[in-house]
Amino acid sequence: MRRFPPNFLWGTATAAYQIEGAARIDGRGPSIWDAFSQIPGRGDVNEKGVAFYNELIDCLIENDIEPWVTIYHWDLPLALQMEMDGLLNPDIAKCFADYARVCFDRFGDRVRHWITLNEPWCCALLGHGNGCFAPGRVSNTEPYVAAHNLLRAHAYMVDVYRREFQKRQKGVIGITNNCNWYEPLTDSEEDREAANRALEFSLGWFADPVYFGDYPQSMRDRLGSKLPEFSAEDRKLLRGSADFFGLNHYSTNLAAEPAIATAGETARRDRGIIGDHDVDLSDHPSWEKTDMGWSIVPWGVRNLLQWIDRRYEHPPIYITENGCAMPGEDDREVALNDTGRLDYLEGYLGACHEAIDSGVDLRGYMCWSMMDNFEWEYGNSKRFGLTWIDFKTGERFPKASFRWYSTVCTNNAIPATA
Ligand code: PNW
Repeated sequence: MRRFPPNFLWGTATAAYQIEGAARIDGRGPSIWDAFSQIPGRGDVNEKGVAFYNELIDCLIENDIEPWVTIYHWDLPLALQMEMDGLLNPDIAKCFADYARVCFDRFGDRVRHWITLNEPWCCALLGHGNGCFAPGRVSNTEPYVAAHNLLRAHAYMVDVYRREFQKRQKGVIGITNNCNWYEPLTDSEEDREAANRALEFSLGWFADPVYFGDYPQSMRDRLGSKLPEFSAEDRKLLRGSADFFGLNHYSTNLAAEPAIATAGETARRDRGIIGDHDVDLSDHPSWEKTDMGWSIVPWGVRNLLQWIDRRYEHPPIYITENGCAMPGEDDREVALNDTGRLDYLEGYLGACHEAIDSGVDLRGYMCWSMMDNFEWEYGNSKRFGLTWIDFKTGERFPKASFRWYSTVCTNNAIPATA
């Protein structure tokens, strides 16, 4: 016998995650292994997914509705986040190109309008800056890296379309960016510059590379090495990489040169990523707000459209989102009589009409949204729909704004009185 020392300890070993189960009860939050073990091995195209979208596209066309397809609206496969750090990895641009090629190949015989990315600003800043969107990262530098790779991804997708599909399929391709209008708080030179800088740090961040091949000078000056640089090849692919300007617009802020500018570099840094542009943002007390807390300022869209028209030399523009969530709409009766939304849409469409009158090449408008939906970090609590949804049954009920907007679409005109 080979004896062990006296008092030698004997036992068996387990680990909580490996044996306990009860992963979803009694308030246990998910762990990284819950997510990781759900991820199927990556690989082939999911034919069931292709079949679903084939059916959807065919059904739209049968009903005389032209599909406009957004290739990426924020739902990055978890595998790409976990295995390669998602948008932070430069190689992600190639993944986007491969994915887009499948979309063009399978759907491009019927789809004539492609939008590569929806609102990369949200993925970069909300997803990697203040962490309120997935993947929930908080950083002062990562937003610039994520944005950079998204722009490269956009350029690669457009390159695939133009080289391999566009001639045959005869469609167009662009990108959609979101932006508020920033109105100078006062007429001073400083406030006007601050407002312009806010526009450059939000819309110019993504549109300048697409139209001019590089970031705005104001960003390069202020961010220095925090802002990545495009390679000569990327620059070439980016410049001119949109056949149209997609715009999502919801609200307006006042912009002013911050008092903090005189308080020195430390105070400025303390404001984090949002402070990088060094602009004080506020709302006019007279502005009414939506349920998101976003100010209702119809003329803001006219000014923004005119700014885009000037800066990017008269591009064809499509508004691909505009609309509002209104309070109290969990109550169906309140929602069905949504005069607030109707006023919002009438105001914003009126301002779009003014922009067209002033020479802006605005070619289309899409209302956000067709129906109440899952409003990201707010869950189902914010209702943007023209249609009220019973979230328990999925039943749909058209709101008053739905009927009003159908008349606008049918007549191609805003009615004289709402
Ligand atoms: C857009 N912001 O998101 C999205 O494209 C939609 O999916 C979303 O439902 C809709 O607008 C309403 O929110 C945005 O902070 C999210 O300015 C945030 C902002 C703008 C648009």
